[in-house]
Amino acid sequence: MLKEAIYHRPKNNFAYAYDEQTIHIRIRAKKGDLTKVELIYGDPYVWKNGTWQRDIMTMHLAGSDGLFDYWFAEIKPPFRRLRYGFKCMSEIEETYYTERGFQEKEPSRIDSYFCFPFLNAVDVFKAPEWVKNTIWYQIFPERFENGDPQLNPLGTLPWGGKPSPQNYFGGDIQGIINRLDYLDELGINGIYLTPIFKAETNHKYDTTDYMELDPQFGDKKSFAELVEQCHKRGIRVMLDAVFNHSGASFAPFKDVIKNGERSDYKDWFHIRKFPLIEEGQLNYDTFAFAEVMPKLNTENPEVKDYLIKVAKYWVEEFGIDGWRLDVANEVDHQFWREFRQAVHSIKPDVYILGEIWHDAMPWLQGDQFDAVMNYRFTNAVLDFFAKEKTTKSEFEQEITHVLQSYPESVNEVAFNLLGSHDTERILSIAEDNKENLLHMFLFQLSFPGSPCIYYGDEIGMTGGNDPGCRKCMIWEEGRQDRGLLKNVQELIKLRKQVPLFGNDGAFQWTNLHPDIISYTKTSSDEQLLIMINRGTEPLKVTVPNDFYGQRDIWDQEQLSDHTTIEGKGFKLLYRKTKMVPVN
Ligand code: ARE
Repeated sequence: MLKEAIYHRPKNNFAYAYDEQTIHIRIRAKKGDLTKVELIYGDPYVWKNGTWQRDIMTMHLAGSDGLFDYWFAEIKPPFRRLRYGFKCMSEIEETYYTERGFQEKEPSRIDSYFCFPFLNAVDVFKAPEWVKNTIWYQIFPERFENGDPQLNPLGTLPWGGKPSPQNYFGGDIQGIINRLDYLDELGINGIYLTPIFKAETNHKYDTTDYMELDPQFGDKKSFAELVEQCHKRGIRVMLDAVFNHSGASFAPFKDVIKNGERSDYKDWFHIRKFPLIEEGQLNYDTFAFAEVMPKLNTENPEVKDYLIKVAKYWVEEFGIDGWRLDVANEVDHQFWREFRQAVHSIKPDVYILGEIWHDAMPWLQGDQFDAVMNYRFTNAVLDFFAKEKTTKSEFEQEITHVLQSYPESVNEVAFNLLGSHDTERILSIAEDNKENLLHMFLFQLSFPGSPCIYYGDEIGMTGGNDPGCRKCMIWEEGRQDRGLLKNVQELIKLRKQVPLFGNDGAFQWTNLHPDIISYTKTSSDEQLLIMINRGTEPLKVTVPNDFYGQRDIWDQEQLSDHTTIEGKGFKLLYRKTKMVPVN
């Protein structure tokens, strides 16, 4: 047994409150090393004749990544308190693992054990329920649809030209309103708009005024109408909050430029010394090295009050449903804690989504964000399906690694995107392979979480990195891939109609064929089996007994004991696991 590989630590992804009654416990061990793990657990205050009373539960192997196995158990401690340890067994050895380390004999002293002191309801990670059933659509407003040419900024180019960091095509809020039927038909039920507040650039990440809509996009009336129309159709609306930095034309920064050291706003930013620029060097902090994006000092109570007022205003006045937080990991944690409380005091089920590309456990403990933009998921999916550079087992391991690094409650609302305004278009990454593209949508839309489609990916738009990925949406049907669109529509429909497709079932890899990706989603009375053939050759698979005679819910083919999955094909099999009583 490789003891050095065994790891557990309470109050993170290894031991967390799943809900107000339930605690999840995980332990990590070297892959393939342990044959059985038992959880020894009990309430710390239950004693009999001077002996602490404990129970035993067998843990199950929930998944493996490249190096480790993850064992799992779920407990509902009646008094919401827990002390616990592990009995780890390999083929030749067994050992007890507790907070004190490894011991040959089961420790008798309670203070040796791991401690989950109390499950306080207020500390439980709770994301809004609606997010689990939301399929997002990300819109870059300047490039979605020009609905009101009167608002076009000077020099606006004809729709469909080559995007550059500076040019304009006149997309606006009215354009989005005009296209709500399209979004409805696609089936999405949440839109995420990149920034819409007054700013200098086409992307609007350099805010001039957080309380105004950019006049190029419309006015507050048009925005109110957008939200109202979306809500009527059951579509939620999420806006982008750029609170890490402002734009250079934000009034407080302009004041600093004008009055230097004497400015009342000099502590609103991170200024090292004056003058602000010396021999081409910036003497203040910015986003990356963007001179026009001065970093805001969110520790300053005045700045904090101002930004929190902004966050509350758009929720209170317009009823928005979510905030996506730009460069969220460079802003202090305390700011986000206060932000969450303030926003939730107005509307308790606002979805708070941080833009973090990396492991984000410290922000996902219940006191800050509900989710992060899950680029770790994105990268695993792209490497396997689009670039075809990882093997089946590498892909499975990477996905498992991401899942195991967060609590299940976090995974159920993870913002799972395939691409965004910051990344090359997925079809371009897939070198125009539409079959691989469809596999990506299938995987994304059948995976736990809250999936997001980047505008235009559903009709097969291409484009390189920023600014190439920000082309004008193609509206002429003859230039859209209508076949792909129909398939994406069907997948969205399945996600909405078959609860197992979404967050209802437990996700588990299965291994039916060495070259076929297969996974099940299982609930108490239903099961879904998905098989995907990434290769170009047809492959024969033995269908598990339980699925004989069932129909494929994608192409309605009836299954026998063997099925052939065509090159680049897939199968979606569904079955009821319990007989429904007839009365
Ligand atoms: C502009 C040009 C670019 C040029 C860049 C250089 O368009 O071609 O490369 O300047 O300075 C906004 C605009 C961009 C603009 C940028 C700066 O949308 O067009 O780029 O402002 O003016 C990291 C951050 C992450 C950030 C990405 C871009 O962690 O927060 O970089 N994303 C947000 C938004 C952007 C936005 C900004 C931040 C600024 O989503 O759209 O840019 O408000 C790895 C790293 C990540 C890194 C990621 C991407 O995975 O680990 O940390 O993200 O790559 O680079």
